[in-house]
Amino acid sequence: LFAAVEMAPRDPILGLNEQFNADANPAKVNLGVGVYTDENGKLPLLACVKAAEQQLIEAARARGYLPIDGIAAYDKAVQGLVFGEGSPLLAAGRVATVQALGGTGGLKVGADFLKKVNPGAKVLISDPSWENHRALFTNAGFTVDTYPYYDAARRGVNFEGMLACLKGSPAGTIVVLHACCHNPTGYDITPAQWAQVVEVVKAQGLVAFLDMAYQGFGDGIAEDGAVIQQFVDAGIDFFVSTSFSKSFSLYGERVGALSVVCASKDEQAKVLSQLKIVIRTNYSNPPTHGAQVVATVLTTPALRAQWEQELAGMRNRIKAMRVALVERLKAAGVQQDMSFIAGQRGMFSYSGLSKPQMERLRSEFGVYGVDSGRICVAALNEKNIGYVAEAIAKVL
Ligand code: PLP
Ligand code: TYF
Repeated sequence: LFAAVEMAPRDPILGLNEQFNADANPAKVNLGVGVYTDENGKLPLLACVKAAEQQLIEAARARGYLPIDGIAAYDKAVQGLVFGEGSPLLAAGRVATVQALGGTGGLKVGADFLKKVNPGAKVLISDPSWENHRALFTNAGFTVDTYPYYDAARRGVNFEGMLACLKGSPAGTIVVLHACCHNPTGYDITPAQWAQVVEVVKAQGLVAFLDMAYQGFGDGIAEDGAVIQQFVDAGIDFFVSTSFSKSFSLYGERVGALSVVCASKDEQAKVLSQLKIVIRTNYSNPPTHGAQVVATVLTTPALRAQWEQELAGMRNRIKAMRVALVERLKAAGVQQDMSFIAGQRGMFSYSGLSKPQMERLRSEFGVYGVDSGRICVAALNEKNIGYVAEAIAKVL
């Protein structure tokens, strides 16, 4: 049965972890996978999460099946976060939200649903994008292509190219957009540029699918969510996937969601019923723990305030590391202007380093980044940043 099965390639990012774990270099630093570690290089367990878990343990609840679309209070809390508490859209019952297995699960449920309603459509992802976007939409049965995004010469976004590509795309084309903190480049478009994207999406009848994996890591929860409001204001139907992996440091709990904005309450009910079919035929219903933790934090005012503070702490620490890296690179003798690193957003930096340079960083220094030149700035700290800067200076 399996004689003809071929070895599949490793995930280029997750595969780096295996290589890193096997490396005997005591000075090794993992800047590969997108995971936030604190000033001591440790994966944090947020205090708000710990407090919520304590409450849940004390309540000692039995563990029945959840509804197919997940915990109702969780879905409602997600909607408040993504669309703003008191959004008229929510009051009108126009958003279908389902709990999902991380942001990836939200994308996949959305992709499978889209394949039913829009089977012939092409999917456009940014060039470059998160590695899994292409694979996920391809596996859902779509042809996946790219729109221009990164402009190496400009150290920024080729916005004219992006907009022209969208303008030239036929109605129904599904466009995957990073809501904030673009992975892998760290370059976001401005609110004014978003307004132009929304205009083209609307005029061309494109289907926007916003991937929101880093809400709160750019400028803040509301600030990063403002882009959603621009799509809402345009009065179009669109998709938003949410991930709490990073913002709650709950990577392994698989907590995420999919929200679909519909034209009416009636459409919302029909769409929700179809999302439930996708879920039921894949994994029946989602798990309890992670979403219960997130729902508890988001709906308990004191815990919510604590979360916002802890999230701000992560955001500000990353920003401080960006500034520090620019300084340390200069101090290590790097001649070229590296100040662009401080202007990038979210967990990642496209460093501009080539594949051979990234390979040298790994083999000679045990500094692990992605071959594309992407480094995870959120894994830098006072103890490793000097070593990383020296290593980068040497390969440059
Ligand atoms: N989308 C983007 C852009 C990401 O960077 C990630 C990172 O993991 C995800 C989705 C997936 O999130 P999750 O781990 O919650 O599935
Ligand atoms: O880009 C990253 O590093 C994170 C984590 O298949 C990740 O988004 C990477 C690859 C993957 C799943 C998650």
